[in-house]
Amino acid sequence: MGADHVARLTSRISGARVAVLNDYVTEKAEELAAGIPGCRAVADPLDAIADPDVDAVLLATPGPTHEKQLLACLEQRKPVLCEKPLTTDVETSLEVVRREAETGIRLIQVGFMRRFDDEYVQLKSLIDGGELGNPLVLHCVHRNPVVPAHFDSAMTVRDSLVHEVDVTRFLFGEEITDIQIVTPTPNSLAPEGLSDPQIAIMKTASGRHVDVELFVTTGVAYEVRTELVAEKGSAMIGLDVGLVRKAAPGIWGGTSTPSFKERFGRAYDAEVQRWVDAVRRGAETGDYTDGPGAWDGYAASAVCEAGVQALQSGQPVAVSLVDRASIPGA
Ligand code: ISE
Repeated sequence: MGADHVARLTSRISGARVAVLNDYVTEKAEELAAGIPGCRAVADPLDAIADPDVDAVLLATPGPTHEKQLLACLEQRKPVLCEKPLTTDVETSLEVVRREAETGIRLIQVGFMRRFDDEYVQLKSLIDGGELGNPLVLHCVHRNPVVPAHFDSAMTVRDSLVHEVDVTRFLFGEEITDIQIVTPTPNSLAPEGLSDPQIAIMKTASGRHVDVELFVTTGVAYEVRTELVAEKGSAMIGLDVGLVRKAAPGIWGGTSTPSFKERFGRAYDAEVQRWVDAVRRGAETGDYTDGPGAWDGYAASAVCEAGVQALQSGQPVAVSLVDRASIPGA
């Protein structure tokens, strides 16, 4: 993902350049840096963050490293776009929210890129426009053709479901209060120890229902669909209908999407461009973000933590969130 963002920043994004690169495999960062004018590799991530040539940080490191690196960005007062998750547990996510609030500046944006996807934006304005009446239910499908070897059942919640959690909060504009995870007959082709598929059932503060089919070893394609059911109609996005071809003899169809990098490529571009623009305005506005912030990352962590408990117990689990008003500036 880091290399993907570097390619984006060096070729499609205006107003920013890649000055310093860090990777836990230093040679990889050196190799990439060698192809970018004026860029160098720095071996230690905290040194990279503190480097005087760095005005802002794009973090695409593994989740468990985020807390330390985010706190370093806050200490240095450097804006940061952090790939999800904000951190991998709810306590550290809350600590990050508190520490950012203490700075009095919005410095952290979380990489929930779906909020920048045209189809999600259209669905959001359809809901907000009121044409469909009160939204009642969301049915979501989240399928990956394949996941890395280290992927386990809890990662389905923290890595994949987390996007549906954010989409629910984004579309409905309210918090999720309860979550249950059902594990049907497992895919015999899934790696040992990975419970796949999983069905997540969530309830929001006003009582709306969300269900999500998570199936991350389909072997087929990347498929993310969302259907909204409201009082005066329904709407669906993610049908993956690009070019549809007909040809003899008896051929009909299009091409499927291999991964989230293609499906959300334009959303990532929009997200990073808007973040760069916000960072450049930040000194005047006191807000170096344009998108989901640390609170959104914390709220998603809280739902996922409850989700992992629900996965283990098979029972519904209540989500516990601190009162936002108790953290001035959050
Ligand atoms: C991956 O880490 C992502 O963030 C993708 O957006 C998600 O769809 C996939 O399931 C995750 O593994």
